Amino acid sequence: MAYRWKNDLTHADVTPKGLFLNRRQIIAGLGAGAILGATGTRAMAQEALKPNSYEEITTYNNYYEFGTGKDDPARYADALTTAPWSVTIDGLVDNPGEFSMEDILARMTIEERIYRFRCVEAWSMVVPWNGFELSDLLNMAGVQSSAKYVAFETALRPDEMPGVAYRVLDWPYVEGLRLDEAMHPLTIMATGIYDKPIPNQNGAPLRLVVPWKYGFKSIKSIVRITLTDTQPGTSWNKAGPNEYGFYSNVNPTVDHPRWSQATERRVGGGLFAGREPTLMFNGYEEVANLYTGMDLAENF
Ligand SMILES: Nc1nc2c(c(=O)[nH]1)N[C@H]1C(S)=C(S)[C@@H](COP(=O)(O)O)O[C@H]1N2
Ligand SMILES: [Mo]
Repeated sequence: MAYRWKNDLTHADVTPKGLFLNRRQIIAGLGAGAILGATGTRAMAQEALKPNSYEEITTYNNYYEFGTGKDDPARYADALTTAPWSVTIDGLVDNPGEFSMEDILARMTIEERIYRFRCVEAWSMVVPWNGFELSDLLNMAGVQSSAKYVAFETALRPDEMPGVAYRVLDWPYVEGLRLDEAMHPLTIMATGIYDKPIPNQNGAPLRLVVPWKYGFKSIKSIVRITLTDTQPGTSWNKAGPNEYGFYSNVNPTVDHPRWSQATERRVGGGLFAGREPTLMFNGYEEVANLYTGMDLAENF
């Protein structure tokens, strides 16, 4: 399987030495204005990328199938049976089928990546994910040239998921990406956190991570991936079309109708930690060319 692991931060980037160098670069070379330039933004982004603790990442969650409270998933998601597990890949692919988790894991290269995670409610975390590139999985299935979008679906298990008794969303949870977004090397399927198997509350055994988009795009406990030529529906867009668009790119200049998206609060930042400015595309500037010529206020 082609292996393209590039361009993101490792633990080495967030060691005290790395922080010291970044601070020194800012102090030595750059005035307040220049800090908003590429180098300063990068340095500040790295400085802010100290991973959250395992405890923070696994106890403050959104997984409405287990309730709408941030602590509900950690309390109730243990009920989800995650083995055996299989993922159906169908639609516009050469090799459609049901792939077992064992088969998928045997064919993918699992690595660690530290990504900034930004939620639409204006909080953020930094998570050391383990996983593989979504493109490797899609290439295994053989994407046909007519495919333009990828649709994802979460398991729907009323017996194991107390939250689906409430119609807060139209179950099963579904999400979608444009094919080029799905094939981008930053887009991963996560199977672990901090080198441990991903806990149920974070989307075991397989969840999407798209670091330049708001957290709700990262659909959990995926059972179906469908290649299509039409834009798929997404759970939050169906629930509130004026509040949640298909693209859901992190964008400090486009507010949610009920709150600003210009700043964020780091989970675990402490009582006196201030809000931080939110970066366009969550700081992952290399994806900007996917949206050249698009009005991102229109396509929010
Ligand atoms: N199936 C499913 N996936 C989901 C959700 C959900 O309710 N159900 N919530 C989304 C939202 S709103 C967010 S912010 C992230 C939270 O991921 P985390 O709990 O790992 O931080 O999961 C996303 N994926
Ligand atoms: Mo969210």
